[in-house]
Amino acid sequence: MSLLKNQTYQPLTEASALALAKSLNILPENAELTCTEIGDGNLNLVFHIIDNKQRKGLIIKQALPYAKVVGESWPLTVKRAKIEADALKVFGHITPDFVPEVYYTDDVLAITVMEDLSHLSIARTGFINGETYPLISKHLGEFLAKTLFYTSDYAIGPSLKKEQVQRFINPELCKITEDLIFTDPFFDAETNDFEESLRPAVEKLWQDQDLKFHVTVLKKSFLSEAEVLLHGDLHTGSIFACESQTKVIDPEFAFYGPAGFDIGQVFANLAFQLIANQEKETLIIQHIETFWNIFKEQYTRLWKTENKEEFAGTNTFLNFILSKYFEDAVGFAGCELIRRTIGLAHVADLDQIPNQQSRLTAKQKSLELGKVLIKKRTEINTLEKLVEAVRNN
Ligand code: SR1
Ligand code: MG
Repeated sequence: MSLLKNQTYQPLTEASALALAKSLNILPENAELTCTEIGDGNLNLVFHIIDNKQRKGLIIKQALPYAKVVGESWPLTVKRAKIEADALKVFGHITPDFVPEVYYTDDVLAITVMEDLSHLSIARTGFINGETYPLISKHLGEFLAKTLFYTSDYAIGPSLKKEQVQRFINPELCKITEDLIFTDPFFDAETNDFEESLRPAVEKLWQDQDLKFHVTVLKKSFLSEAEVLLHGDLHTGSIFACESQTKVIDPEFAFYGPAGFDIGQVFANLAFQLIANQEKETLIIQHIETFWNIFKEQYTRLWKTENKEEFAGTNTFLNFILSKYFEDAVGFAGCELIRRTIGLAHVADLDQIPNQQSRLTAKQKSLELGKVLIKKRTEINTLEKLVEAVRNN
């Protein structure tokens, strides 16, 4: 049992995180533990505890009562820690290979103690440094086929599903996404962040009424369609990987929403790699194709063998669902491309392009592809057409 149990909330320090780790008895009694704060995300503290003798460790993640990316002027409750731990447990139950194991949680301190994944790297950083991650797209296709099927009405039935919808009500973090992905980038909002040379392209985007209409339709879907338990922030910074393993982390944005949202985040975050570096075209197109093909194959298998819905047993309805998820995903991918280019919380794939002109060109391409995917999502209704759109940009 934790030494810190039942205390009031306080941010951990390296010393108190170490004391907590020792008290949990997860690592051997004679371990020589050291602790380092390694959090580089936008919201939380992350402590890496390592046993120097056996090189085994664990991670303690703690939610801060504000958004770290902005500072204490942006308060947030720490309830998201429970949402994240609960989502990790649900996903871990469905597909243990692709998520870290949760060892311990404390809702008051807003902490989750989990498996150490330091033998893997953050996929975004790895891709930028030239890693190819041959299995990442297969693993992500499998992960989403299982999580998006097994959390839906079709697998768990409408009563249990409604209980899960209630358990994962997550208004604060949904509001962040509603503002930062679907609203702020499309007008002159204070949260936006872009270099001045991009202003003409950005102002053109702000004046595009047709684009704003389509974004509002996608926002409506995000606000109101409780289809499945989403990860909610499935970009390549939320994925640890190596040649053979893939682990999805950080589901603090989890809630019941439209399935296409997670799929679209994967499409967009793979596309950033191609936009940043045309030499990676073959690799990234292969990843996009594998990801969707595996998703479709595995989802279809689950649908045909485990579907509980009385009238869903037809290919016509399965095809309707897959087409809907694909169309939504294309639109949501467009929103993610635009938001990570000119809104709050950019991606290093684009920001770290050293040459100013190449960086500007890449960002313009990202905005253009984003617009096309949002406005033409009903026409881009096959994998081939999506690949063509991504390639032609
Ligand atoms: C204020 S949080 C900014 C962003 O960081 C997270 O990773 C989400 O993508 C969020 O939109
Ligand atoms: Mg995150």
